[in-house]
Amino acid sequence: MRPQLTSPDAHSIASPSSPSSAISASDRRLNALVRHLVDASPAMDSQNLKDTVSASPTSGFHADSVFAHVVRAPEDPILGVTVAYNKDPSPVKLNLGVGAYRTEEGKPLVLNVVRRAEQQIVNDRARVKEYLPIVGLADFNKLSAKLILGADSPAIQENRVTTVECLSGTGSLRVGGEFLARHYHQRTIYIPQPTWGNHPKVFTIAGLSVKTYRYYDPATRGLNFQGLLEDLGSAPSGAIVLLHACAHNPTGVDPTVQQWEQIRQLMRSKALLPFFDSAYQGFASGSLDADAQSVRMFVADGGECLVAQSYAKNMGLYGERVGALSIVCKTADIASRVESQVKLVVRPMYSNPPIHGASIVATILKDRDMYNEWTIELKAMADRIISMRHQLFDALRAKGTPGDWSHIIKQIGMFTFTGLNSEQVAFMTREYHIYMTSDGRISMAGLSTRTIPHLTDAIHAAVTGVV
Ligand code: PLA
Repeated sequence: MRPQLTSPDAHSIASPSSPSSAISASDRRLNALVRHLVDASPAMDSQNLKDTVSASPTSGFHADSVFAHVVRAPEDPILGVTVAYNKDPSPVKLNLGVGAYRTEEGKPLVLNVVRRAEQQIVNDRARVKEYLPIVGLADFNKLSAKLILGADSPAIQENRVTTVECLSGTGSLRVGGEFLARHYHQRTIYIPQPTWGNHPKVFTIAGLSVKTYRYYDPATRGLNFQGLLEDLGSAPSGAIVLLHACAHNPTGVDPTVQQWEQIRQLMRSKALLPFFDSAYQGFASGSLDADAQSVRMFVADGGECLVAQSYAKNMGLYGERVGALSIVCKTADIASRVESQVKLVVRPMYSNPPIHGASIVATILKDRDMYNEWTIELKAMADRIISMRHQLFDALRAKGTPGDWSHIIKQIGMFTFTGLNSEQVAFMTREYHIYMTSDGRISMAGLSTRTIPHLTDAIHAAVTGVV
């Protein structure tokens, strides 16, 4: 029925059968506009206007929007690189920004073992989609603690580890940070300089105060070990220290085992609380155990620590958002009280975590055959990244590009911290359509044999032509 101007519906475009209380907010805004236009131009009836005015979110109501003052935020320094890349129509464009594994063909990879696990999950009619408990999937939590701390970890055997499934590495850091802000006596967290760009934001929002410790020496393109020891040595007793368990992002520079041991002694002597970020277990060396060594050294001494784990990279579960926060405590009783408080952090934040990713991980970790298949696929990813390092290094040497590029093969993990400055990066993006973060970090996992010559040409032009 077409409403007439004179009818009681003249100021409403809701159909007569729909009660006005049920109309949506956008319908209400549309009605207001129609009312305004009808009043201004009596020749038009409301149906005409309804046909010409669309309720799409882009229609212009800005003048009276309660959000009119909102200023546009800048894109994220890492994820924004992908946004810019997606807009570039060039056929030679290359995204080396975000740390996401690509095959030799430049395609995202879903691991075979993940497909198998998913198939098994889908075929199991007993599986339901009920809410998980606040702490997540119990099996997943147990197996995750075992994966990072080691199957024979006394801390696990003594039940003094609480593990909570969280939304990937980021969510684990966020929940751990907020737990500390609420219940730990020292609210300062020291993060390495530089570090993953999201760390300061995550911890600040969690309620901690963020300070930095020296980590990287641009002159040697290696660890500033002296600076690190000095800064942690002068940190207030009890301060929290964020440590990258392996494959430091963005520098690709990790302490040696001996250096870890010195860091451990210093931190324990000053009662500094270690918070490990383990986002690349297995990606650095290809071995899950070797990449967990730093964490295990700190757990072996009987002291307390936190660990945030991510399955984004090592199982390729980026978008499933699956990870875990483990808090290693002195006693089982303390661990269970800590867990009760972590639940109070999670419940008002997102209530409880998603089920699918955690089910995939648990299925793989609990089946010996699938676990073995995973380690083989993981090693293949790590090896391909290492091979990209050698190919890029060889190509730059063959081309005679000025500079010592040996850091490309020395650095560890997903990224090379090239040493290119932001002007050189901007030049490479503008002239060669190569996308990377402005600090000169490139994701080695985004490269392939086919794209190495293009990157080599770009780096050569950048270092020879751009100041
Ligand atoms: N911690 C470190 C050190 C990381 O590098 C990343 C991801 C995370 C935590 C969080 O990962 P997750 O939440 O997906 O598990 N860093 C990426 C992606 C790979 C990103 O910035 O979100 C990077 O390109 O640096």
